[in-house]
Amino acid sequence: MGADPLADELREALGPEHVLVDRDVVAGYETDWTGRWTGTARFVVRPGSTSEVSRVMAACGERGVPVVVQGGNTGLVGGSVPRPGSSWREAAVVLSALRLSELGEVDAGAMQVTAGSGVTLAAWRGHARHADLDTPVDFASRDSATVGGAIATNAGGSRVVRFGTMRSQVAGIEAVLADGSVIGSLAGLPKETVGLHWPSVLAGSEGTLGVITAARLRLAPWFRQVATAMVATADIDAAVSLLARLRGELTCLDSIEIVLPEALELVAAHLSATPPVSGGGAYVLVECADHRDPVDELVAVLDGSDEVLDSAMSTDGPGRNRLIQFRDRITESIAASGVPLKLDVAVPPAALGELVHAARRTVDGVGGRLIAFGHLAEGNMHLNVLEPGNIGRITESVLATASRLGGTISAEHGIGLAKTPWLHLARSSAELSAAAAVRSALDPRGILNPGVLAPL
Ligand code: 2HG
Ligand code: ZN
Repeated sequence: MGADPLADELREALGPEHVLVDRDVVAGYETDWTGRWTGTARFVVRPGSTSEVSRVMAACGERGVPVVVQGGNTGLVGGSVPRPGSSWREAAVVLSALRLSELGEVDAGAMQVTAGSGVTLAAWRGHARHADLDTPVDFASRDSATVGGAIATNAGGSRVVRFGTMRSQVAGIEAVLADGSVIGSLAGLPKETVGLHWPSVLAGSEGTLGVITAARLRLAPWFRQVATAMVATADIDAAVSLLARLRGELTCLDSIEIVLPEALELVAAHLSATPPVSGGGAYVLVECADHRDPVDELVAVLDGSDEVLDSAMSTDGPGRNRLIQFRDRITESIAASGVPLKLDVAVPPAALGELVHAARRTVDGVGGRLIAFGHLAEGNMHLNVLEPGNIGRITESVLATASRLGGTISAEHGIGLAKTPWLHLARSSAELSAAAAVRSALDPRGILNPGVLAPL
């Protein structure tokens, strides 16, 4: 690599140690968590403040150099790594948000805290719990996934049934636009109607409209009494009818997840552990959390449900973790088995059976191993295919089926580079043109995450 005046300018602005050019070091930022998405970065910058982000964007904006924002690099759709196939001079600068890791003081009355976009979900949670509060969003990659990445993808996780997705947790936001200007507010006012609401504009924008630098985040009560149950049901339809019962009768429902038998077998083999329940066609992991002991309430509902073939319950930390690992560690067990095709889709819960049936037929037809699990209440299935026989055919068929069933092609992982060819299944051409107009108004040179969320 020859001299790079952009790198020189940013060394000057950020300090040489925060401009990474060593190819071995840069390589750690070039491939996503699945191993499926990989590209070449020009170099990596690690700004430590909003004003440093602003200087990075101004320098890149002036030269028209693309910028890919990256948090914990736990994305699954190629949304936060450089695009494949570009030479280093055309390649994107990776802007790592990990040094934007400041956490403000918890405001217990407002139930809010300000977090830098590089704060991990686990750190956000630890900080909230230190103040006797909790975070409303949680998912398995919590130790690496960042607040900024979760906002940018509008991530969901296991507590959406109770608190909604990440978008709902953002009371204020600060972001740097492509020209280096800073927008937003971290006041966190729950009521304000002054035109566009920047948290709503930026949530789900996948790094294409601006670089999120900090957010004012909502917190939740910390319900310390938790009951976790793993339930075997006959099939997906039985799980869905149990869902209706649980939602209707439980006041403290905190999460309700679904695991299909192949996924349970895979994770059990990976953990060398025997699942606590067996013989089902679909497994449901349900959690109730409250200030008071929720066990009686949960037991009463499960005992009165014909859908429950077998169940195991725990209320203490280690016992609950033993149950939860059969859901939380599926992604890890898939990664240990190969590079999967990941299809994160959602349909109305009543259509889940048909979705999975169709996906299974397609995968059986072209070859591959379907591992399905997800978030039952949102009808959100993570259809993972190991050794996929024909990636294009499987993707096309699953996404078209989800759309035909009244669902969506991405529920919580985003579109990234992976799903841009199928955007028409989820948005009309009028919507796509309107979104493109907003994007080019904020980023006229198209430097922010090119190729993500829209075909190049
Ligand atoms: C989860 O729910 C994550 O565990 C990852 O969204 C899903 O690996 C996946 O497909
Ligand atoms: Zn998920």
